[in-house]
Amino acid sequence: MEDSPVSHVKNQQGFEIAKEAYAAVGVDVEAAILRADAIPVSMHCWQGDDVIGFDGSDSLSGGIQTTGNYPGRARTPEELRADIDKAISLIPGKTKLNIHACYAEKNGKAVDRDAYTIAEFENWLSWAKTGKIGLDFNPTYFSHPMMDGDFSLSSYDETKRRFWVEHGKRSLEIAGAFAAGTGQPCTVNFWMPDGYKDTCADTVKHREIMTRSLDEIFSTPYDKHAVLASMESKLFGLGVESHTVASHEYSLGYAISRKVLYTLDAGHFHPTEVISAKISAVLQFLDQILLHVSRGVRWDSDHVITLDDELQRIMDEIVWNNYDKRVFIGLDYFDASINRIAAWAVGMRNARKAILNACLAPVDAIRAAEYSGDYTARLARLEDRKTLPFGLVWAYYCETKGIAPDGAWLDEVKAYERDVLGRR
Ligand code: RNT
Ligand code: ZN
Repeated sequence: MEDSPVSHVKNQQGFEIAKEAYAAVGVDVEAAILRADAIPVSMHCWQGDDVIGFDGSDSLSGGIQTTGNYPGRARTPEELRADIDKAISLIPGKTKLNIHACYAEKNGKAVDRDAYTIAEFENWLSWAKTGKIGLDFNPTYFSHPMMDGDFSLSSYDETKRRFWVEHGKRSLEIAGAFAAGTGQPCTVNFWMPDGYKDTCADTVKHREIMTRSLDEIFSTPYDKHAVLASMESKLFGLGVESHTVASHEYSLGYAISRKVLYTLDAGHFHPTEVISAKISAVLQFLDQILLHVSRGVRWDSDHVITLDDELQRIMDEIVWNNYDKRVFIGLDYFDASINRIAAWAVGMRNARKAILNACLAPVDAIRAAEYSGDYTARLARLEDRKTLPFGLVWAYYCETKGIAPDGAWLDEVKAYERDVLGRR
């Protein structure tokens, strides 16, 4: 409304209509926007270059796979940071960046993953400080000659096992430097592909070795408030279908007994299982957890997350249960068949939409129906919630944050593709 007397905001009129509709169901839209805006979402750096990194590998292994060959993949740290900057300019709210150890910048030095220090990540840290952005970290237990097939921390080869134990320790140290430098806690996600392609005869030995290795890593002194180590479970990997050392029960058990976090990846369970149903269950026994929000299509395919029922349920669980500080939200997908910056923007904007929509839900009324045993009203209110004018609030939120609204952001990506990606 250019001629609106109340504001210069284009979406002001729509916002006023939405505010009224939400007020009618007892929801304060302004408070919802403030809350949603402050919930951090960690954007994974690895969507920008198909999980390749800069420390020597030119292909991906370890049971995960990126498919597609869309032009414009970031080939250098500078290109990747430029692409990340572009993506972040299209995403409202508090964003963090999630970095894998394979994104080390060795600057010609002969240093390997068992000896990385903050020196190999200085450029990432100063980038984060400039943008006042928090960082998260991951040891990289894949795509490396010291992998023992698909085994790392649970390898029978003592030299290789020790290499990976050292890598874990270095990762906690680097995360400590990230936390100190940014003034924000840094999660460290431990995912190891360890396992067998075919039926194995001994399911115990590797698990015992894995436990010993992890215990060695976490015996290193680190600040447990600033560095939040987490164990990610998995059902199976590509070429690692029959036995997974760090399975769900293993990783959850380890996390609970050792008081580290547990990572729920949306693609790491049987296709009919959903992680939204697991959040409040595991939080009965853990203080904090980490999420890898992803979208598996028939398997752990890591498709770009869409604004689907499960994404909404995940965010509803976090917001409705006041888990804002207990659940760390990270995204984990990699699609090389479409513009990679659009892949980030779509997924991150969807995560933020679902968070905002969760904050806007008339949860008190819905729960009141449930507590009084009126399941008819519960169902009716849950369904009515779906047609509240959420889009008007989202458009207003984007505009007030200086972020391109739906319908406009893609033009910015297309221009960047023409001017930058197209020249690579
Ligand atoms: C693999 C895990 C893991 C990786 C990233 C790159 O199945 O989900 O989190 O996707 O670490
Ligand atoms: Zn994951």
